[in-house]
Amino acid sequence: MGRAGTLTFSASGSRIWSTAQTVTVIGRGDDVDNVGDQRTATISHAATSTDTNYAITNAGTVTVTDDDTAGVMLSEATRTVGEAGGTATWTVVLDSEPTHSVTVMVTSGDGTVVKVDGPDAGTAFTNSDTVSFNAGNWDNPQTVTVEGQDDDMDNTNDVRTATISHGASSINPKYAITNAGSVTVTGDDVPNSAPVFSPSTLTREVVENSGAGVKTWAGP
Ligand SMILES: [Ca+2]
Ligand SMILES: [Ca+2]
Ligand SMILES: [Ca+2]
Ligand SMILES: [Ca+2]
Repeated sequence: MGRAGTLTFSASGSRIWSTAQTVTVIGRGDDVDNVGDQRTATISHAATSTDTNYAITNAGTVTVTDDDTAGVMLSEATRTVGEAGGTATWTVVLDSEPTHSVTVMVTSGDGTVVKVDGPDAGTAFTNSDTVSFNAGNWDNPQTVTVEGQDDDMDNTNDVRTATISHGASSINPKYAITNAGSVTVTGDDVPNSAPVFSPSTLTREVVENSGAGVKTWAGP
């Protein structure tokens, strides 16, 4: 099926002018969430004949409906990490091809519980990081890593929780998505060891009524 075809009408026979002939078109898919959820193409019809009465140019329009929806997909909804440097990951990918670059901001709701590191070359864990997509990589999942942040408390129920939000921004309004999903990360408690008082020797002798023999030792 090409971009152009012909129909022939005759004064008589199998293609007699009075019998309608059918034109078939097929929609061509793209991966873009199109504006107005549709695209249109003009199908022109031009008649030529030695009968100059049929030197006619006309046109019709075909509308192709869209089957793509912009969105951000997260591979996980919940993750668990140890608070003392434990890590967990999930992936971020777009649902449709963007017409302009898209930045997904990944933000920890509580940087004292978990910090995040995006897929860029940097390896530092911070309160927020970004994941970037364009028309060339929109369908390649990219990895977000979170790291549990230690505290010195034996936490209630031995857990703390932070929500990691994802917000997309782009010149393309289809990808101006303030709330593009979140992952709830639970930081399992890793309580510090109980304080230990450990003098070098637990028994000392002193001479009564005298400062002599007073011993000291270091303890925590
Ligand atoms: Ca499509
Ligand atoms: Ca489309
Ligand atoms: Ca990184
Ligand atoms: Ca703790």
